[in-house]
Amino acid sequence: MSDLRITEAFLYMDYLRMSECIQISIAVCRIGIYTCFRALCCKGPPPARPEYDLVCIGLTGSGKTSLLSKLCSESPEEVVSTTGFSIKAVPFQNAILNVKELGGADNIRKYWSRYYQGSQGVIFVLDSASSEDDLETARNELHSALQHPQLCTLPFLILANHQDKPAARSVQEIKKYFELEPLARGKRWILQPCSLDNMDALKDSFSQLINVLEEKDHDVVRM
Ligand SMILES: Nc1nc2c(ncn2[C@@H]2O[C@H](COP(=O)(O)OP(=O)(O)OP(=O)(O)O)[C@@H](O)[C@H]2O)c(=O)[nH]1
Ligand SMILES: [Mg+2]
Repeated sequence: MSDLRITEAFLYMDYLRMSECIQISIAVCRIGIYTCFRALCCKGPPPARPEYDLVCIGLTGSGKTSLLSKLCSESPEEVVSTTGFSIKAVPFQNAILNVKELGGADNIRKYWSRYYQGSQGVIFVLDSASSEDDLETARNELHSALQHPQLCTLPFLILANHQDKPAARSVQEIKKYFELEPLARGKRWILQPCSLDNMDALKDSFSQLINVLEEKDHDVVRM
C-alpha cells in the first residue's frame, strides 16, 4: 500500500472516532436537557395534605392564641383575648390542622360545648404557673371535656404551657394533680410541657397528634 493510502486510512479512522464522540456528546446533552425540562416543567402538584378539624380550649391567659399564632408565623404582639371563637388553619408538612380556638374567659366557657360538634381532636392548653384556684378550674374543665359525649372518644393533646416561668409545675406534678391516669384511661392523649419560646417542643407535640389522627401511633396513651 502506498504511503498516501495509509495516511488516508488513518484520517478516515480519526474522522469516524471524532464523529462517534460528537454523537455520544449530543446524546448526553439531550438526556440532560430532557431531565431538566421534566424537573422544571412536568412536576405535578404536591400531593394534597389531609385536613383535620380540632377544637382548642383552656382558661383565659393559658396561651391558646399565642401558641397558634406562633405556629402560623404571625406576630405574637398582636394577640388579644379571644371573645367567642377564632379559627386558624395551621399548616404542617404532612397535614393541615383547622383549629377552632374557644375563648377561655368565665362568661364564655359555659358555651364551649356548643362548638364541639365535628371535632376530630382536642387541644387543651393550661398555664403550668397559674394559681391553685386557676389550676383547679382548669382541672375541672379538662375533666368535663374528657367526659363530654362529643369529645370523649377523640385524641387529646394537653399542653402544659408557660414552662419558662419559675413557678411552673412539672409534667409529673400536672399529671398527678389533673388525675390524668385514672381519668384518661383507655383514651388517646399526649401531655407535653411547652412555652412560647420553645417551638421545637410544640411542633413535636403536634407531630405526635397528627400521627394519632392518622392512626399511625396506637401506643400514645401514656399511663
Ligand atoms: N411567659 C409566657 N407567657 C405566655 C406564654 N404563652 C402565652 N403567654 C402570654 O399569656 C398572655 C395570654 O395569652 P393568650 O394567647 O391571649 O391566651 P388565650 O389562652 O388565648 O386567652 P383567651 O383568648 O382569653 O382564652 C399573653 O400575654 C401571652 O404573651 C408562655 O409560654 N410563657
Ligand atoms: Mg385567645
